[in-house]
Amino acid sequence: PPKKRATKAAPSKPKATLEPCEPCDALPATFNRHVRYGLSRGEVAHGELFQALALSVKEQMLDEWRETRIKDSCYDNKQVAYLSLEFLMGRALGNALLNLDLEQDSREALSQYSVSLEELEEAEHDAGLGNGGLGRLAACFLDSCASMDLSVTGYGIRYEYGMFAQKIVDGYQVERPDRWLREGNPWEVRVPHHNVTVKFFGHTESYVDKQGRRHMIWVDTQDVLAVAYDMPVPGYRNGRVNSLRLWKAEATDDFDLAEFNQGDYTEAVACKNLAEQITMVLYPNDASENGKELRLRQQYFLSSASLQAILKRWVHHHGHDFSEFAAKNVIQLNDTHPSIAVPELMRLLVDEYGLEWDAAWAITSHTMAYTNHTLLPEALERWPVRMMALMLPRILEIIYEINARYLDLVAHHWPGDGAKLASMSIIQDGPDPHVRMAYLAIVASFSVNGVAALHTQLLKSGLFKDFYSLWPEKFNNRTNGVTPRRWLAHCNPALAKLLTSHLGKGWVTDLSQLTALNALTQDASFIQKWREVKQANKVQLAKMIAKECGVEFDPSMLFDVQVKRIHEYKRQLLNILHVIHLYHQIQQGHTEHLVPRCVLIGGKAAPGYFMAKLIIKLASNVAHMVNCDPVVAPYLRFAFLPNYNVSAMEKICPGTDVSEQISTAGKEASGTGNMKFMMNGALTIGTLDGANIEMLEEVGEDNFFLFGLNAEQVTQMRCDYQPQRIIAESHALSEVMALLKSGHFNLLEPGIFDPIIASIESADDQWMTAADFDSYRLAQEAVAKAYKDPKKWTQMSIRNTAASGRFSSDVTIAGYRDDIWKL
Ligand code: HBZ
Repeated sequence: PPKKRATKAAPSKPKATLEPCEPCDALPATFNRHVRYGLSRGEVAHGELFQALALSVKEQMLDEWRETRIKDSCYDNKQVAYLSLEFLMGRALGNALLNLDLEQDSREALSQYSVSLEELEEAEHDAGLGNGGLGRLAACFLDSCASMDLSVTGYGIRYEYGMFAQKIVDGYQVERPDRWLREGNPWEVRVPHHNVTVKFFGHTESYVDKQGRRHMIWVDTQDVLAVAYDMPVPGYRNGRVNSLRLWKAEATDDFDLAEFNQGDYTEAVACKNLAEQITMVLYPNDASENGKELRLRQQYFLSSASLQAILKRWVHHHGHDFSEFAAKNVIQLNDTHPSIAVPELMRLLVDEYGLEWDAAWAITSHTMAYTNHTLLPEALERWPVRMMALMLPRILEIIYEINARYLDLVAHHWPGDGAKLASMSIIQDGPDPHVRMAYLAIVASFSVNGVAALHTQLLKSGLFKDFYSLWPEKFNNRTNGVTPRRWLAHCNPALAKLLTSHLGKGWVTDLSQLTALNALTQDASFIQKWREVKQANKVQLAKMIAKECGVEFDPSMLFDVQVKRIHEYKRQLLNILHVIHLYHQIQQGHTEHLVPRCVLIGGKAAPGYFMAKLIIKLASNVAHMVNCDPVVAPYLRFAFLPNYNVSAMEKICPGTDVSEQISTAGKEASGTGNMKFMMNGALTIGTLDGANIEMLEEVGEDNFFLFGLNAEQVTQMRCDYQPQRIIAESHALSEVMALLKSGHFNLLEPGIFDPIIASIESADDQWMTAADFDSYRLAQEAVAKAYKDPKKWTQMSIRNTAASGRFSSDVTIAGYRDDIWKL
């Protein structure tokens, strides 16, 4: 048996003081010091100046960062830990300068160098530690929490390689490693005194203590060191600086003692690599589980390290008295990825801190809250029992125990219903049993939320129906939002200035104030200014597209944009079919009603997702044919933007006229790009899916281009879907399919698009592209017609921004704060 720990009495309040230290130098002075002493060469490159400026800005935050930490621990505030395998932070400099109000100081500091602030911002590498919406949502939430003065810490992984860089070669996606840390990360602070060790493999043994109680211990483990790196998260001009803690895996010092002693140096070093592999790379799948063992290791590594840190801090302040723990802590699980935290918290409380099972369960189940981000069954995580038995033997035992107790409850609720027990069990039985992570998360959480009204409704009536009938009170909706600091104030300075000049500054932290814009929609001079801002942003966007794609976008044309991960359910294919339709119309000479349009598609495909990669190839080939035809050029341009990421979106959304949100209804949980476009005055063409529905509610049907089947109709039609008939009955779609089949877009590569053609024509097409084509085409005609009237179009644009207040992540976070976290 392990030595019993002495139970420490709760120490008195921490001694740290809030007294300020010497004030830090002003930014220009700090910057000069960093330039002078921090740079190796005489000639200073942008990258080095960026490092110097970022280090200086970080220094400006250090005092407030420290004060925030002290304040949060002194006042014994309730703490939220936001656990996520992804934080898609993007660049930090521009955001920090905005939130800390240091832009003028920075310009002053840079005045003696022949470089602009904008150029330095471009030198920062995106922190691409996420795939898409889920990771970016976590980043927006951190900004809102800090700006709303909430004590919330993000816990994630410090991936050595973030989301891959995408190149397009001969029209195909090629992945390149994202070495974002190569020049160092000026924002992070390594905090080795917070390091913890995480156990893997080994086996469990039981022993009986002097009181006759049986305990389990996990022994012969292979331990990995979790090294803490903290990143500052400054609130908007409010003195709070929260933390994002990212864990890096390193070998423990004694990991290879035996091998070293035997002189087997290389074996020992190989072992070190194994440990460090854990945090090497972000898995680039955004909508399907991949079942890789390393991914489970990442999940457990993050969960265990974060919980150990949280518990250590608790014990530091309260000793081993956990009676108030659940009242003072919330752990928000960003999807099921960190849901292994459920059995890990049980293990820590029971095995390491000696609590009884029931007491530990009461704490765990009052601390955990789970957010679901998907309705796609293929994305629901399940881990093979045999994998867990080897890697996390003690964790698996705990999962079985949780399941046994929970199934008693199910049996009580549905007496004699064996099928119900099997279908609701956390363990999916069979020859190769699996752990259903979503069920584990629901069982252990006091709150389960979806991310848009429709999504939550569908969770309750579909995927988690039985759980909803067991625990209706757990389920709630929190419609997503995006931070207006990054997605309006920072990325669209011209519009921000116009807003502030008419409404004052309050909108930055209270976006509902934008409704006041509705009073200005008849003001001719305001309309004119609005149009000028959009036009200037389009010029900037066109420059970027010329540079990145080699395609000339004419800012007098309609800018029609779809940027997001490439997935069949998001239906980039529908968009491409429409481009082919326009192209065909132009070639046939039917140009009289056409409104000149530039179409942009961008996004990454998961490297193993064949169809998504083929859709990129189709977009590239169609773009080539469209752009090389001088007859087409006055009416249509089409580009595929490589390497879409957070920084690209910052330039794209201010310059967009029409935002494409065209997923098959019932498939997109929420969407958040849709909100960024709306905030920046783009109009949406979209289906009744995810948060589009709520956006439509806010802005009204007159200011939104709605098309397609709704979720119920999609389900209905799936029973008897006949795409071939739909194609035959649509003149426009028949023409498009005929052109596609003729090989016009792949003359030198015969047959390559056959899988796409087959999928559109298949009765099994889950995404029902053909079903919505005509409705989409008509909605696009309505877009064109509206664009012909610049005044009306601009008024619609203003109304969209005016109605976007509800989609500030501040509103979303207020909901989490009041209804889930109870801060
Ligand atoms: O989360 C997205 C949803 O598709 C989108 O509708 C929603 O707005 C957003 C925020 O709630 N989901 C993802 O982005 N999911 C992932 O990126 C993902 C990553 C790893 C996985 C599975 C999904 O293993």
